[in-house]
Amino acid sequence: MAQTTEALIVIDVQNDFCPGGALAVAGGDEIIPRINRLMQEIPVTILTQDWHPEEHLSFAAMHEGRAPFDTIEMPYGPQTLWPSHCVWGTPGAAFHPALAIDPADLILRKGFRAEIDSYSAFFENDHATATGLAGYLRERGITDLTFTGLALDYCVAWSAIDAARLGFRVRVLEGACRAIDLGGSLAAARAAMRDAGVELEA
Ligand code: VGL
Ligand code: ZN
Repeated sequence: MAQTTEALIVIDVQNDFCPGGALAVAGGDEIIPRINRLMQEIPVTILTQDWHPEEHLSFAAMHEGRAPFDTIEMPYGPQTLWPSHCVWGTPGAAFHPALAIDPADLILRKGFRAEIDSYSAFFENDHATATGLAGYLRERGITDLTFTGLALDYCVAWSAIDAARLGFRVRVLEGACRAIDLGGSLAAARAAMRDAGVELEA
């Protein structure tokens, strides 16, 4: 069978990141029709799902005297504290109902360990604990990745940068993403993606 070398990676298009959700990204749901069309054009689709236990340490509620969007120091480095979101088994953790999920070959969950966050689809936030996605892609002979989803300046950017460092050819379709943009995070993420060799397309 002909080997495909291209995959679409759709990051965290879940209810909690869409309008009305616990960590809503402005316009998060607007990108879904384009993502669904891309699934018809790119032979392999992989979805990621932010998937946290209720007592995840990235949640501000777990830290007395802290508020969402504060930054604290964790053993693996600085960590932004978030409103509780994408708690496994809750409606907020489910994929947005408009997202096509049937075409996906793989659904990768991340952030399921209470003591460490995982923005990237490849490594947890210690930049060392692998999720297994690189091995999956390499075993299938996939070399070229197109990233879409939420949020552009966190999970999409961290995933795309790791992918480029791992040697994949990487493009991010910015029009099929939306950003949180916290304290200049969008500009910083775009610069870091460019430095890593990620192609930014509309
Ligand atoms: C995300 C913050 C916390 C994301 C996930 O998907 O970008 N951001 N958890
Ligand atoms: Zn999260």
